[in-house]
Amino acid sequence: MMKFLTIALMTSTLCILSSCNAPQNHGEESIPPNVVIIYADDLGYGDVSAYGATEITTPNIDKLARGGVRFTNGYSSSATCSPSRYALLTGGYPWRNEKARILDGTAPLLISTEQMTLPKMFKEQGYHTGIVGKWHLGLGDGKVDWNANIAPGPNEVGFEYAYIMAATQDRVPTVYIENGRVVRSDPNDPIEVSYKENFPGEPTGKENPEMLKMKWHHGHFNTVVNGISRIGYMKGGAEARWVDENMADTFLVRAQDYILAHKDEPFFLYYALQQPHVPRTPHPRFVGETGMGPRGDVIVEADWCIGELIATLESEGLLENTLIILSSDNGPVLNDGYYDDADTKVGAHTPAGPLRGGKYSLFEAGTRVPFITYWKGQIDPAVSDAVVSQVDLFSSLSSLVGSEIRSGDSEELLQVLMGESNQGREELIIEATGRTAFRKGEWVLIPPHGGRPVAIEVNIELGNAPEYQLYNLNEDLGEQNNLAASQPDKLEEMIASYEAIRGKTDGTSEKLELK
Ligand code: NG6
Ligand code: CA
Repeated sequence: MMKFLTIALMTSTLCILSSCNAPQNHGEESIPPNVVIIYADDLGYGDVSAYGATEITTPNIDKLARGGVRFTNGYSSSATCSPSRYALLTGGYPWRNEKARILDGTAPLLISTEQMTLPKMFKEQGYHTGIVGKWHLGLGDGKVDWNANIAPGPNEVGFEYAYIMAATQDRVPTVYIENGRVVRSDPNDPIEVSYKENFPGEPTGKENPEMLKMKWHHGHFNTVVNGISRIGYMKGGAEARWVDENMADTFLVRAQDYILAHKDEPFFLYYALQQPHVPRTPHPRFVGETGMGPRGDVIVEADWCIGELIATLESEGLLENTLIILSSDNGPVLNDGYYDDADTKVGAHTPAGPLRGGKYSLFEAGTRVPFITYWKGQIDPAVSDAVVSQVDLFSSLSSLVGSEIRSGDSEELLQVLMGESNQGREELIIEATGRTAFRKGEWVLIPPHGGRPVAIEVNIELGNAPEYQLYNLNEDLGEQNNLAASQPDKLEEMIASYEAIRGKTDGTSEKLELK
């Protein structure tokens, strides 16, 4: 590490002198390092074998975990997607931005084009920057013409290359967008998208169940694409519509192509996998791999994709010069709106591992996720129980590449990520559908929140209760014993620390929009 930092400092000086125009030589002493963030969607703490899964095997994720630092207290910033991604890319807590909620496919861009972002920071340090996969941070200014240049979007907040889906796999528009243009768009078959009303004559999951190969359970009864009904309405773009079963391969090939195209310069690649979010649509070659139905099969598919991506880095001689970070945007859910056997075939598998709750929850499983750093030859294998959050990647990676830029909520924890220190965060605010909770040391405080204790549609405990909850994670990882009444001093101390960051909260209710 010391060796690397010295080199990094020399490089930034060199960069200033030469404007960093010269291509980098990725030899043994090659510098600066590439950074690849592999970001799964709804992958739970217990979903991978490196974190204790016994019914699913994820050899490629395990390889990263075994050869790098496997964090046992690694957190996403939120228990849902858009807010977590917002925090990852901006280094700011999502609860500071009221609009950082699960976004529709027509939502405007959540990140201001004026704002500093992770990719902008990399760009300033002479990196090429790319995103492949799920975006879900809004596009345009609220009235997008899907047949023209779609902006602002990832390209305007720092990514020089972007091959994305706009929102989620279950939301329209169901098309790929490459650098602001719908891939395979056709002026004679223009695309229109609405989240308010259907377009005359267009089939929906509600009215045309005979068209469906996967039935909806709750929500997801609007436009039918590829035999799956989605959230939202869409017309046109027949040639541009994705085939869900090919999505994993499509994104993988784009990510590999990106690496090949930029292997001779430092690059930052954000590879945002769509699995295992709904609708779960494994390519036929993975169907039946786990006996758990599509959810298990797409986890194995995602693991394979990760293996292929690593193989590309390896065959290009880049592995020794690339920091790989793997994590998930939020915790797991089984039934998230389709009948896909996720709950009926889960068997002995525990997607949340030993944790309580899941996606949407303030309990640990909402935000405590797989979190691995891997860098061949630079990071020694270790298991770390330091508390780290994805919001910290901004300042930590900035430090890695010799940038002075920091963001207020984002702690510089580079040494922790490198496995050289165990001094992680002392305090962390976690967020779930607008509600917040607080971790400090081994303690968790969940303030009173209105709303249902359990979201029955998804069968997940949300963490809502009319009174304070206080748990000691060292003794009670599964958050079963509320110590708020028996530990009044600790409770008071936790409330004071929480309110010092968050301000007074008033029993916020969740707005789950699950219907
Ligand atoms: C919810 C969807 C859910 C999923 C989630 C976003 C319904 C009923 N449920 O509103 O299926 O799409 O939004 O997931 O529509 S996330 O991982 O992108 O946050
Ligand atoms: Ca997600």
